[in-house]
Order: sequence, then C-alpha cells, then structure tokens
Amino acid sequence: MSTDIEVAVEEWRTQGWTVVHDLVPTEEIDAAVEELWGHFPHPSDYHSGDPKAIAHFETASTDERYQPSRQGSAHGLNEEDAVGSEFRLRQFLGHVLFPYDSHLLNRLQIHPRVVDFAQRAMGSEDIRLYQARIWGKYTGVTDYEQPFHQDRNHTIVPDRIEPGWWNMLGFLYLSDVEDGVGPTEILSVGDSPPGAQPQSAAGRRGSYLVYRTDVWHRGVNLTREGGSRFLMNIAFKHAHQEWIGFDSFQQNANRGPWSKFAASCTPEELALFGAPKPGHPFWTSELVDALEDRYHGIDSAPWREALK
Ligand SMILES: O=C(O)CCC(=O)C(=O)O
Repeated sequence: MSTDIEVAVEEWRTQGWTVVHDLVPTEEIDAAVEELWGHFPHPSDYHSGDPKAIAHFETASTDERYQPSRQGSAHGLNEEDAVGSEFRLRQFLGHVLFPYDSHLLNRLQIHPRVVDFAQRAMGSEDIRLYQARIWGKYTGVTDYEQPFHQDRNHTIVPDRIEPGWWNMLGFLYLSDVEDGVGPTEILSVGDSPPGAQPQSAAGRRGSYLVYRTDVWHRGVNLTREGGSRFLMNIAFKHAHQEWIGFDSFQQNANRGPWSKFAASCTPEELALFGAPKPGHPFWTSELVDALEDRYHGIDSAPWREALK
C-alpha cells in the first residue's frame, strides 16, 4: 500500500497528520537496519533473556536526559510504579542520537524521498532538520501507554500552524509498526480527547508518520510476545526559525561518523543542518580549502564554482 504523495501532502495540511506508506524502499531500510544491531540488541537476543543483551539495551541511550540512573521525577516523568496512561522514564530508554556509528543509518536520516516529502508538504525547499534520533522499544521494558498529548517541547513560543510557519514532526519506521507493537494513536486536527475516536498510525517499515504540533496523539503499549518497534525521529522546520529546536549536531561535528557523513553530502544536504550554501557570502577560497581538509573526499566543486 504505497501512498500518493500529493494526497499525503494534502492530508498533512488539512487533517494534521498522515502516514506516507512505503516512502523509503524496503530494501534500503533493511540494509540500514543491519547496522542497527550495533546500537540496540537484536530483539531475539533481548527476548531470550541474555543478560548481555538486556544490559546493552539499558545502556543504549545516548540521550543523557533518559539515563536510567537519573530519577524520573527530575524530568517531570512518572516513576515506574505509576499505572495506566502516564509518561514513564523507561518509555524513553533506547534513544540513540544522530550521527550514528553507521553510514547507512546516517544517510537514511536525510533520505531524498523523506526530504522531498517534507519540502512539498511544508511548501519550501529551505528547510532544516532539527530532530534526528532512533528510538527502540521492546515488549516488557515498561508499560508504554501514554496519555493523549500535543508535542509542546519543540518550540519556546506558541505554535504558528500555517504555511511558512509550521514544522513537521515525524517517525520513519525501521520495523513494521502494526497492532501489538505500538502504532501511535492519533486524532485529526479539531478532534480532542476524550470522546474522539483515535486512528492507528500503523505502517510497514519505510513508511513515514508525519504530524503537526496541533494534533493529539499518544504512544501505546507493546503487547506482542517478543515484540519490538524501531523508528527514526525526523523533524523539519523552516530555515531561520530559531525558536524551534530539539537536537543539536555541532557537538558531534568533529567526530568520525559525522565527518564521513558530511563528506558524502551535497551542499543541499548540508544545508539541512544549516551549512551555508555555495554562493553565500560566508565562503572564501581559503574556507573551501578548509572544508576539503575537514571533510576528506567532499565534492567541493559547487562551492568553488560559486566563487568564480
Ligand atoms: O511512541 C509513540 O508512538 C509516540 C510517542 C510520543 O508521542 C511522545 O513520546 O511524545
């Protein structure tokens, strides 16, 4: 079931969310997922009870906010013994931040079909990636059921939700997300809990759930024995909207994984992270030399050409 892109664009604009089915080809997801097991235990190892696999998961998070050693209450999250629809600290275990020690996963983070969809839906080519991480869940880690909520933690001011201002939040599915393994429950714009009937955002791997900040949604529990769910958070905003943000990339931009990734990027791809494009007054011939020196193998021709 693949989605007509124009229909999906319209759905995001009018109902506030959509699942773009099969946006990224399955073979490309599967190739990248091979490299996921450096970051997360394979579900069969985790569910076999292997202490090493369990310890791997418990320490997999590279988002320090969610380290298990920190108290849930320090985050405004509930303790594990809270029952029912609650935000619990362990729901957020298994957040691995971009850039990853995996070139294929890094490339997937800015897959051309994902970027193209965001540009069409948001109505601009000049967009920025501002949330980039992988989230793994396994049946039994905790009760993943959350209350319905709108994401208010992507901006420091109230949301302006209209063309030119709106941002796009999204989950690119790295595993099949279906009943039993926690497809997000979501309401269309204008509907609010309680009372409205939520829809399930189920989809195969390669599908991209996109939603706006004005839609109510929630995580649900994983109930399938031996189940797991992996997705990549990919969120975009318009350029120059500094009030919106989530992840920052500069702090890792002198490490190997970023360097290899950056060297593989076109100017348009680096611009997703805020790098000045060829022709920008920032660039001088010396700086293009320094760019080549910093990112060995980068195709610097567009920057050099633009200096002529
Ligand atoms: O994991 C999910 O399905 C949704 C998570 C979510 O909405 C959140 O943590 O804010």
